[in-house]
Amino acid sequence: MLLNETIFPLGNVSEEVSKHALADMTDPYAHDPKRHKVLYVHTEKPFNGEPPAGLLIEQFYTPNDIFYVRNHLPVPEVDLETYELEVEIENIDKIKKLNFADILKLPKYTVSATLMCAGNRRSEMNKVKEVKGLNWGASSIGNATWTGVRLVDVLKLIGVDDNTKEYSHVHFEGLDRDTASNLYTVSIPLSKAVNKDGDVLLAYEMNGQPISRDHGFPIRVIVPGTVGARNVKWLGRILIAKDECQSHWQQKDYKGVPPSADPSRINLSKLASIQDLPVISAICKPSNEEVVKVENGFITVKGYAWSGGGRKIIRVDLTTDGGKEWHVANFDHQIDHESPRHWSWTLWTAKVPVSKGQKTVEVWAKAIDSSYNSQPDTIDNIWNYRGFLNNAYHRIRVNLTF
Ligand code: MTE
Ligand code: MO
Repeated sequence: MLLNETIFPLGNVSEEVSKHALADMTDPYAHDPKRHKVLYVHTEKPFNGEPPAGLLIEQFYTPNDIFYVRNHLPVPEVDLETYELEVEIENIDKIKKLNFADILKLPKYTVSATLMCAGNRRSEMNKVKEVKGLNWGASSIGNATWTGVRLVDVLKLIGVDDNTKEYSHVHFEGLDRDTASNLYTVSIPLSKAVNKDGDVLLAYEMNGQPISRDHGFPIRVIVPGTVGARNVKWLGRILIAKDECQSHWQQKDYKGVPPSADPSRINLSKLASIQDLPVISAICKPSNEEVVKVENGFITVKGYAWSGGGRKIIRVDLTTDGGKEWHVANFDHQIDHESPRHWSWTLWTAKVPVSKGQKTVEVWAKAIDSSYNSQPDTIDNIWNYRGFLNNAYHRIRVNLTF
């Protein structure tokens, strides 16, 4: 329910309280949850925040309260007692409605998967040339176990499976809405949804805890290997359709735009929506400009690497001399799943050499996935005005002490 739809009993409260309450009533964000103070806040309303990169990679499973939050709208207030998920097929009147208890009755399934925003590492692109979007560092990514029911099991209830040929897309509608009551809605290809190896989940737990309000309470979609934007939070409705979703979020946002596109002339609807994500890595420790102690001619660097589409990371390479010599990182944690169902990130550590007397050093990292995709070396040739998909080599400069 929208806050400004509520009738406030002015007569029952002191003037001071009512003024405060009135201010809150006009603020659709007044009922947003509290957030962990380590999150670096990009915008407060809607809330967008990410943890410090060094903290992010301390654990393989990102603690729920420091997991990046990317909200487009106020966090909806959902009551479990009245919650209902609608499942529908386009132009067919029969609507299947599932309440929370119905969903709990379906087989329970857990998937370990990394979620990443298409704008992760946008701030580096912004430094090359100004881009449009939240200025994310390298931490709009996190890894968690997600527990819930398989989308394939829910779709079976309405007779949709991998034999379904008349429809090609699954729309997911969130319960969060803007002031014009537009809901957050996007879609994924039906082929991903009905593929039992696609592991698409309607999750009600994150790292073994009920999903928090910021992350989509009570149910969110997890589309492993696919851009964060399709992992719809506060899921209210699923629609099987012939065409892609026509919402702003599907048609005008989350599109990979060409480097030289003119924002005023480009027809975004004609471009392919971002679905599977490309291979990426980041050095999280030390951070850029940090002072690092050299030990026996080496410094230690740590980070993450991940690829979309279920591709496993097979190697992470680092250089401290602009690419003359590359050093292979050790994996600290990688799940033993094979491609194309490898959904979680890989955490790595590398000891890389520096020369005696060197005051600063630039360290570059690149990852290689199971399709032997590697990262582009510079941002220059992938720059785009929306700052999406920055997966260029991650480069940091650190100051050395001996
Ligand atoms: N779902 C709804 N309903 N509303 C949203 O604003 N943001 C999307 C996606 N799902 C969003 C949403 C985007 S762009 C990302 S990157 C992820 O949720 C972020 O999920 P998180 O906040 O749990 O990290
Ligand atoms: Mo995102």
